[in-house]
Amino acid sequence: MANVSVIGAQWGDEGKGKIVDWLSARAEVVVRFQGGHNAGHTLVIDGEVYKLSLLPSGIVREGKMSVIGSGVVIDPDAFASEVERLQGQGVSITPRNLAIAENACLILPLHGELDRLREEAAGAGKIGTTGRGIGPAYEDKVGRRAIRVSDLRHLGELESRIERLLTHHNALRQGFGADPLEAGALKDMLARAAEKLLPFATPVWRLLEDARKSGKRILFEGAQGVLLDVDHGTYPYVTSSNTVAGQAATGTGMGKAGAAYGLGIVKAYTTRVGSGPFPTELTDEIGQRLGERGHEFGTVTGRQRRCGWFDAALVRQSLLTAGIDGVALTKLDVLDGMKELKVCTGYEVDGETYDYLPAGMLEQERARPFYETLAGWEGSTAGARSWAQLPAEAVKYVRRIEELLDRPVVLVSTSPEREDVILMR
Ligand code: 2SA
Ligand code: MG
Repeated sequence: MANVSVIGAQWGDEGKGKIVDWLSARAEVVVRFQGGHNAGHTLVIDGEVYKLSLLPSGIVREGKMSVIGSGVVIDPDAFASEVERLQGQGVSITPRNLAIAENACLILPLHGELDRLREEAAGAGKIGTTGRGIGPAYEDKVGRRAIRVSDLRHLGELESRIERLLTHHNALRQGFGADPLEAGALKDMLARAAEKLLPFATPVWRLLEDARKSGKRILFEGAQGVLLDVDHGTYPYVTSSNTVAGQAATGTGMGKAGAAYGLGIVKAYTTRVGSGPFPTELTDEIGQRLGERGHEFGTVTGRQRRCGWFDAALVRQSLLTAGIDGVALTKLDVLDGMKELKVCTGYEVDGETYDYLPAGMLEQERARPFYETLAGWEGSTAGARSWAQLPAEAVKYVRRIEELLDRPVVLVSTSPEREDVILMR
């Protein structure tokens, strides 16, 4: 196996966790390169359930190196509690199996507060964020105000940086009628963060270069999905990082060496959490049925996901913008027993026809899907491990999707069980 980047090709929750776990068993290094603890991957190994938000999936397997790259924003308290919880489940977490980029930026309590203040104030116009401070933390990174992991080595010399950060945030807070923040509480918090994070802090670009040179297999673990990418997603209803495969190069410091086989995880229908355009959304009983059969509730915030038909036009676009070479199709079994299935192949917007989703927010909201109708199947695909075990109509559905996406479907997942996969090539 070459190095692989696992990328969600829709709005997140495509079932990356299972595929990442399956691949991480075969890799030696597992790397996160964007996002923060807004991700949520559930792994089931030998009956034990592990919930990960910030830590790479390799952490629950012995003998793997897990790496948090500089493209990730790190909440020190969330980090500490995730580590503690996993240690309570018997997982060993030491600097021997976990490395954190010393140039990664921190999520501070003031970021979470600002995230929530804004969302509350926005009312119906809210983004529907996870409320974890992701956006505000990336804003401070780009605004050159952030505190980074390496800064924790010099807590006594951060006065002016902290002052600058608080001046900025207190002005914003004032706009929401929130009390100004004092430096004292933040300094205490940073002292705690130093203790938790510094033992793992290292130049991960060098660690990864050494791993690459010695021929170790590297798995890049994406979070969220391409349609939540800050450049290529349904802006402004997106997350604040780049979620595409190319970000694995930037968010780790591996440069071109970070280019890997791009595996796009694609759900056999569509879901979205939070606000924003969703052309194929179904608010009827079919949508409800997809949600129930697919257990479509968020890992992180428990929110109910919106559900709809498969959107081939949008996913084809995602695969291109994200640099995807092949597709893993998940949750096919959720469609078992449906009479007919619709697949979106393009849109009509203000009288114009498109075979892609235009970038404008208003166009995206007004996009009306064109559908192709395919026959459903009566039998079950759940647990199938070979092509021959699938009903003929299910095979046709997969083949038609493959044709529309213009990328090979290399793997089909037919249940949450790790071994329930059909390998196509
Ligand atoms: P934020 O908190 O600023 O990132 O929120 C901005 C938008 O991004 C959405 N968002 C997500 N949507 C689906 N899944 C997410 N995380 C997955 C999970 C992890 C995964 O299982 O929870 O699949 O990798 C996620 N994170 C952010 C959010 O709903 C807003 O629309
Ligand atoms: Mg998820």
